Amino acid sequence: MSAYRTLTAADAVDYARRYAGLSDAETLINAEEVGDGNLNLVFKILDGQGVSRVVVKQALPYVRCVGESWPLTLDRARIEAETLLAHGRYCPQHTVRVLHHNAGLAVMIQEDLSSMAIWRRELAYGRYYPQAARQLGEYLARTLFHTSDFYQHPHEKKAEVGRFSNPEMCQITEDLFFTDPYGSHDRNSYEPALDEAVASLQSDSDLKLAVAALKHRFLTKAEALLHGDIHTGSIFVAEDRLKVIDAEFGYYGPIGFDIGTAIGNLLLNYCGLPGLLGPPEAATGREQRLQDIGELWQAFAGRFRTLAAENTRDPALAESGYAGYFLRQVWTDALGYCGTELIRRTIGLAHVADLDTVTDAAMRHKCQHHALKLGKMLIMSAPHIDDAAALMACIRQGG
Ligand code: SR1
Ligand code: MG
Repeated sequence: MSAYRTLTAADAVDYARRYAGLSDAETLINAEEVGDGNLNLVFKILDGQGVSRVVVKQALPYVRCVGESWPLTLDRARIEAETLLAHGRYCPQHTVRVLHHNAGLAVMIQEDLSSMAIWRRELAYGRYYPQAARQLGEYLARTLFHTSDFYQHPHEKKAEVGRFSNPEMCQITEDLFFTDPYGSHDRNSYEPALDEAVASLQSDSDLKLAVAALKHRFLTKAEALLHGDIHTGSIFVAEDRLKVIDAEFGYYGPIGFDIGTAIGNLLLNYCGLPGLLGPPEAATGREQRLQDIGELWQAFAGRFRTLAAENTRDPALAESGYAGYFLRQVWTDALGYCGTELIRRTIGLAHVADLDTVTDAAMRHKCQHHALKLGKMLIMSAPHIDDAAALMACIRQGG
């Protein structure tokens, strides 16, 4: 295992030449650092024609968006590569391909996806990808079913829970989703226009009780190997393709967390659209988002049911009707986690462009208030929203 050092652009080119497995590796001559996320260095490795051929991603020993004052485990790079490899085994069509990884250097080489676009950016421009939600549902069903107790041998599953133990990254989620927004914390970030709404959330003991239950399930419910941070900035789309990247938050957790995070990011776009586009385009985009959410859930639940009917290995879990019962619990969890994503992306440390890039201040605050109201409604009403149609009805009524 190599000793850790931070790669320069020249190092990244050299590294890709050696380890990407390209037959014309000597044509790689340049690197462009394009990391715009919160955590890592990301280099596109270019050939002499300026074409990006592979991506070299390296974990920094601290949180990039905060600085060296917040040290962070390098083991996340191993977890990321191994999560993507596990997910790629069960859903290669929607998982970024890992070409090489080295735990000592905390580095990974992955396929280049420059011909695709980040879904969050496309959604902000009102560009619709009618296949994307169904493809994401398919990815979630295949990866989560095959890493769950429905499919894995109980010994293998328990060993995998250990291999994917990811305490420092989980703590980020535990703090940023479930703790910081519900009390006064330095990492929270919001404009004074939200003061009253935030004070109301933070003094709502019923809400905090429901969030405590969601956090407890996140801490204890090792149902499947989650992506752990499946937001629209971690998803590349093209007309007929979708690929998921960035799995450094991977761990064995509640399936509803991945589903809820994904739906939550579609709803963040729903809340931001009136501030991002003109009225007719925003109305169209909102209808498309609701359709996306319905299709995501139908694709996920439909595929999960089929896999459960055909491939469940545990004799008790194969009992007729059990998969349906389980999916009902996943749905309820997902709505709650979706609510926490809406709230933490509005007032916590890590925001989203869907809300923050709304330039008109009054409109931005309106969109942010909407996200908070919808988030709270979802957390509180999750057990009473029976299905996707009932969810749409609640959202249309204004959350
Ligand atoms: C300190 S990391 C902040 C956020 O960025 C990541 O993408 C995760 O969503 C995390 O919560
Ligand atoms: Mg990420």
